[in-house]
Amino acid sequence: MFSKILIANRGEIALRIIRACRELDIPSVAVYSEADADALHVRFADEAVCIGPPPSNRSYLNHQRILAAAEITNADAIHPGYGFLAESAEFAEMCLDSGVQWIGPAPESIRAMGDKSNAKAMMRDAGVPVTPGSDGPVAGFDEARRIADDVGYPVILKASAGGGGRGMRIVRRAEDIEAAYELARAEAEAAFSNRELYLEKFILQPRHVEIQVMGDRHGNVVHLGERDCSIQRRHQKLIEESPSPAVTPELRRQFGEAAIQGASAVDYVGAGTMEFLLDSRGDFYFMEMNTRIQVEHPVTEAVTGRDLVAEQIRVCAGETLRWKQSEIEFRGHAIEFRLNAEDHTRNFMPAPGTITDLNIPGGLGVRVDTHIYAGYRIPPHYDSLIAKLIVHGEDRREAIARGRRTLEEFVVEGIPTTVPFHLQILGTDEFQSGRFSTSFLEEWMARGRES
Ligand code: MV4
Repeated sequence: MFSKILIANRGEIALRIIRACRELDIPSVAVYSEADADALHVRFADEAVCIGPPPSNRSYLNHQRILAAAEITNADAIHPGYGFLAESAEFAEMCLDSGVQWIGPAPESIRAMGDKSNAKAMMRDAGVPVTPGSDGPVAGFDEARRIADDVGYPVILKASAGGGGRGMRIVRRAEDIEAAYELARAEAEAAFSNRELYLEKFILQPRHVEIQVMGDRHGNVVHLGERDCSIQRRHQKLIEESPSPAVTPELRRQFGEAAIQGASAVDYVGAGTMEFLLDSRGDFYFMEMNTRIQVEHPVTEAVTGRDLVAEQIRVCAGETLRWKQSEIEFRGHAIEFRLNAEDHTRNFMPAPGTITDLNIPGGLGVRVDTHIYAGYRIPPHYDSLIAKLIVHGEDRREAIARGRRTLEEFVVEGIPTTVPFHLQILGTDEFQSGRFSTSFLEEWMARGRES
């Protein structure tokens, strides 16, 4: 096992990893920017090293500073959390080259999945269902038009180097494809310095269903069921739940089999997520693979009762996966609400500031992962996630009731938060019935948020 883990992150996920380290009896090292001197991850880690000024590119994204911090503290592994350097194959490689283990998959796996067109081709070859479209990148506009005519409109052009909703363009009619193709190429070049595009049939009103996987270095891979992440706004997830209201036991079996086949095909090690689109007919298609622990991992922890971060650390240290697929059971229903320091009445504008008063809810089936405290000043330099509220109940109705109760108990004074917005979503017929797609939130907001 590792003798000391450096956490190359901040906020609630840094605390989450410190907690796993404590329970594994592994000393932890926090790194922090000058804006985070008062942060809880700095206080709760065994050691802390300041790595630079507030802007991320000079601190949490600074490869050299983080590796130097690992060297001076004798850390033998780095956990990247999510965001920042979590999916940087280059940084993972630099760690390994300097003798520091990487708590994540091999750099080659990160790189292979980071190229979305390549990821899709590898998954198709592994027998995972993929959306009809180009087999790999489109060679030019003529090929794009031919494939679009073949699969039928609407289609979607995606940047190979994109992902998470960046670098996409929907094309609804044949007469628009030439202009869309040129624009998408230019945008991809500007955003990613990579003009490569691939093309897919556009799936109307899909649900976003993702499967959690865990692999070890000995060829074992298990899945831990699905999360439904369809409640999104501008590709930012707001609510995630497990199980998905749309997934039957038979569909779960198919999803699980596909996810294990896909992860095995890339020799996946550690915690990963296979993202799928699920259409209204019950057909599903691979979208992307995330090669990191995700924000929403606690909903899977709630329904499986298993510690994903501890297991991720163990398997990345070379231990054999402790979990057998046949032993993984799912109990009840969990929902996560992401609470952001944002003013939802002003187009979700980030609203950092000082938290003057705070009440964190509790009780049966309630988990709150947060780095905030009364008196904490939220720095303006990073993302606006301030807390994750995870509720667990025997069934979906109970989880929703518990969600409402705990959101009402959650008091954050001094800054606006998305708590009232979550309560409005919980009040809608669509959310309560479980009948919603990735379009729901934006359509409901455009309608003026009727319940
Ligand atoms: C799609 C799609 C429909 N058809 N691909 C958005 C994020 C990125 N991972 C891919 N995305 C989509 N790809 C095809 N072929 C619709 C989306 C999409 C979406 C997906 C999941 C959650 C929210 C979304 C919101 C808009 C579009």
